[in-house]
Amino acid sequence: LPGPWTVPAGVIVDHPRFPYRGAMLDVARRFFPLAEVLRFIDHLTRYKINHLHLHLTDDQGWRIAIASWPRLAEVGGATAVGDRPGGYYTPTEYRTIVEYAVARHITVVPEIDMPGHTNAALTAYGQLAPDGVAPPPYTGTDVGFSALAVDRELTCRFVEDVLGAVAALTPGPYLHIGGDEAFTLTPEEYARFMDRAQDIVAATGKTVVGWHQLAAARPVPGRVLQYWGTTGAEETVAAAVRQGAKVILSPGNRTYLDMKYAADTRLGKDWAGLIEIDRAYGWDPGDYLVGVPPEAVLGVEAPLWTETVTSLADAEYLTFPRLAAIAELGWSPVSAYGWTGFRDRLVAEGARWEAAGITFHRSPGIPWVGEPPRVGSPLG
Ligand code: IFG
Repeated sequence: LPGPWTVPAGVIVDHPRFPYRGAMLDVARRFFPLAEVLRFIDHLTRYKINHLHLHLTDDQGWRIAIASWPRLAEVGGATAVGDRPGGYYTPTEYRTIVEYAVARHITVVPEIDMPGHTNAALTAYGQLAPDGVAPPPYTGTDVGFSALAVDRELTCRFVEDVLGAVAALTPGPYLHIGGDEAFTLTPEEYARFMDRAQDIVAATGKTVVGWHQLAAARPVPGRVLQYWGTTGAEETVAAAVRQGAKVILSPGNRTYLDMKYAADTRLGKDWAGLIEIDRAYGWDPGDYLVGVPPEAVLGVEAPLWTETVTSLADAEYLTFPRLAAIAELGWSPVSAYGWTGFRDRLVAEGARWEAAGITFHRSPGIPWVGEPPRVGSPLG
């Protein structure tokens, strides 16, 4: 259409229902080179997602260089799941990610998962392992088998040095310390360790975030629990909320982007069930967790775990269209929720993803541009 164009002016008054609308990228199981992270951030800006949670460390890889503990990146960063290449971000590269995000109104939330999911760190520094011996690198996809030596002074210094370094590189208010699946520890060991870790985060001036198991640690006011259960009821979280905690909702059976769309989806897992687009959309974050009122809900986040992901295209396929659903639930008032309206808007988004070269899953029943609608589909 040749110019000049005239566009009527207008004033739009809009504001989000929840302040926190996030996506998580697991760069530990599959390392994402810097350029791919920046492209992923571009995708988030399309839907006013304003937090990028980077899962920087796990059993299979350590992805952020820490100057005072150089083997974390050199050794811990050398592997990934399977035979995928390792990798890590230098402080300069991490700052590039943060600045690119900040310029797009996105806050980076770094996660150093502890005390579990730590095999990569232990391969680098055996003195952090409970038995003092560095385990071999792990490139499988099991969880829950690793833990730091929780009552050792060296471990405390490790946590202080790592969280201090990451906090210094992160302008956002949040520091995520993980806390999931520390199955080799007793509840007392876990609580003792996470009490200390919460204090170390507080000393950096950041607000602590943890997977909702962190509820077992001392109720630090203002802490944030990321709920990843599937039942909509978790008394420890409701109790923590009564003692001042806030909640980010990431129900495994609604927001986990690594869940298969359908049984025959090549990528992804199914431990939380199958999530087609209608299930990603069909819930209300403000009315989801028993005993957690809407005012205690910071917002929603869609985690993309990457055990089954080997490329950015795989990541995009699992992310779209479901991230658009989570973004709408996080932004719009309940009065604006509505499946048919969302479904029709999705058609236009599909055309934009096509034009932008973004890989996406063509959920059946959505009348995607260029496809005849499948009569009688479940989403019709
Ligand atoms: N649970 C583990 C993740 C990942 C995930 C895959 C959390 C908090 C299953 N922990 O989700 O490391 O393996 O769906």
